[in-house]
Amino acid sequence: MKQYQDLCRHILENGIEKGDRTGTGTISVFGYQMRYDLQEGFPLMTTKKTSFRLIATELLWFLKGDTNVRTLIEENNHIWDEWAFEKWIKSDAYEGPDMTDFGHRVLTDETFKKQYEEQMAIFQQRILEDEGFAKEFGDLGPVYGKQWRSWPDGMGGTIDQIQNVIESIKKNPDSRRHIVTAWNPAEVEDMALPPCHSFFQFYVAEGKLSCQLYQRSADVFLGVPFNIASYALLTHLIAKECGLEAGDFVHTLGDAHLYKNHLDQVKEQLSRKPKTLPKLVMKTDKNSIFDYETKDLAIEGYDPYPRIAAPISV
Ligand code: UFP
Repeated sequence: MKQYQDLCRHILENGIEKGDRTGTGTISVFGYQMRYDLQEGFPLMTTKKTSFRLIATELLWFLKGDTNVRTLIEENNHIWDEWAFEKWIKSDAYEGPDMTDFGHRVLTDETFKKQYEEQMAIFQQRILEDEGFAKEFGDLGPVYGKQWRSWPDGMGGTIDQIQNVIESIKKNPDSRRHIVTAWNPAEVEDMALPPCHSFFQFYVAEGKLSCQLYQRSADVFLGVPFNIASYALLTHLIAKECGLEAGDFVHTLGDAHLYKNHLDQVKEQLSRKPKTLPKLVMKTDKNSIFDYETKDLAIEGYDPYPRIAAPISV
């Protein structure tokens, strides 16, 4: 993953100090591109342990058109919990201690951190056990799953962009219109988090399917390793469905930033020498991309350096 290390170095050397919505502060560059040849191996970070299981469960959740964290929590995937939790603590239904600005306060206040963990555990339990609660507070609004599978067409119907793009790749591979967009201006306001990986295009040549993603905002230490692996997996799944090999994943970034509380961790990661990439294994043959479950997908030959923890900015 030399490309990723180059990106980190580029930001450390050229990044401009910039404030941001979360109040953490970043160093940032605008506009950057990486290219991963998927024939060279599966681009999962080798310089720090990154969970393929979390990436696969999230992608399959998008592909099923799901926007409720309940299904993710059932699979022990907690990457979206903070965003749903935020909706609950801001609502009239919440009766616990004040959780305003929990993302920052957990970093500096041990007593508060305990309270937060208690409230988060209550939240997760209720999402799993109480269907009404899960419906109201587990739903993240019209995020990726909704836009990918049921974009409102303005006439009372919906558009299944994933199904459509698969059909267009199969029927008309040379087309320059193999596009999926999650950025729906009419619905951005209602989303828990406006899409970061916002727009992608497929390209077919010499029997291979390539994918380019435009990511408007990139947390390079915590988010980007997930985003790379997620789109690599998506490209493999769609290629298989269309009878093609996986080609390149081209990753184009808008605001590419390192949060200021990630800089030591990034330097630690840069001191590690990348190892051989693992391989993706699809253990079960499925007729449709929409039928995959996490247990059907695995990674082989993955021998990363240990995980590096870092606080997430909510
Ligand atoms: N972010 C990513 N990748 C993702 C995702 C979020 O890098 O897949 F969902 C980061 C980017 C940014 C923050 O640091 O989350 C979103 O904040 P904003 O909406 O202000 O750009």
